[in-house]
Amino acid sequence: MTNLACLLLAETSNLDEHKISSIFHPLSTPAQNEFNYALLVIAICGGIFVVVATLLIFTMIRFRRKPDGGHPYEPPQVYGSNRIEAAWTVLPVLIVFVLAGVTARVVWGIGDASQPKSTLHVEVTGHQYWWEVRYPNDGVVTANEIHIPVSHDRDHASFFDLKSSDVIHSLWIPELGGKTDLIPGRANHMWMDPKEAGVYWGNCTEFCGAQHANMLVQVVAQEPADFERWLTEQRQPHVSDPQALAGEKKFQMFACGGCHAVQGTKFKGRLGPDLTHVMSRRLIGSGVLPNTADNRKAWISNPQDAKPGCLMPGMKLSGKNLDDLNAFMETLK
Ligand SMILES: [Cu+2]
Repeated sequence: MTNLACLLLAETSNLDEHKISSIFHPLSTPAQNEFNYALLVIAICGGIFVVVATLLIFTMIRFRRKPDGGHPYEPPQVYGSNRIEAAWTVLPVLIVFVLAGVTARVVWGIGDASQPKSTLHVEVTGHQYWWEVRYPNDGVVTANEIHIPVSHDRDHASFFDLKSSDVIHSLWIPELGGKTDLIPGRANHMWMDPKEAGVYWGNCTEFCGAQHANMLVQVVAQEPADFERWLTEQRQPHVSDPQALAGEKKFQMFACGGCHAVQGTKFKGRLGPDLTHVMSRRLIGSGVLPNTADNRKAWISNPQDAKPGCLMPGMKLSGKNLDDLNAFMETLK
């Protein structure tokens, strides 16, 4: 591994890992707005509940039947009071208007695709069962790990175009924002401005098939200088390593390049994750296994063991074939 790649991996492994995602610790503006909105709705609905429950309990006690079977007294019977009719019509209408107005403002704010100048543009495409991540202005393609800079406000935020290549998926990073659907044939939008560097875990939240629950995604929020360094590293095409030529040949022989791309080589497949810098990623199989030599070999040999129903076929490779392929993988830094 190059020193730079080592450094990058060390940097991301030092980052605070928010593995147990919580909507109660919003760390970006959209997530904060959603959180505030939820508190407002809970407060209004809680207020209504308290008023109705108090009146109900008061009425049940005050006007209950006495032990001797008699009523304490007949409450005043009110018919056709314009004031009371107006009050219980206007109040609920006002509450509904306030809730609808605030909902619209929050939803539009989160999905607002108008991008301030010089912010980061990321394309995220949902696949059964992994995430393709493209940085079209920087010529970078990766998978399952979305790197973005820490930014603090919308003017420096990262903007996402969300698409799908097959069925409907949904992206949710609880601490940073979501959930937003990725729908075939259209693009949805969301943006994030993480306040703190860290690794934020998310998942697909729209049932999309057998391995829906194993469609993990990580947002790696880095300080801008670290992010720029990551981007520079990811932009580099692969340079063939003479030590790993046997593996590179087998990558072709077993048709791996039909589904996976490695920039700088003839492998241009688009069905599976781009592997140009697979060694810089922390996990493989969209979050199911740590990226270690044993796990890579197990995955290449039969992905169906770790992720039954995933679309990568089990090649049932072993011995030298596996070692050679893994040696090639290890040059993809
Ligand atoms: Cu899904």
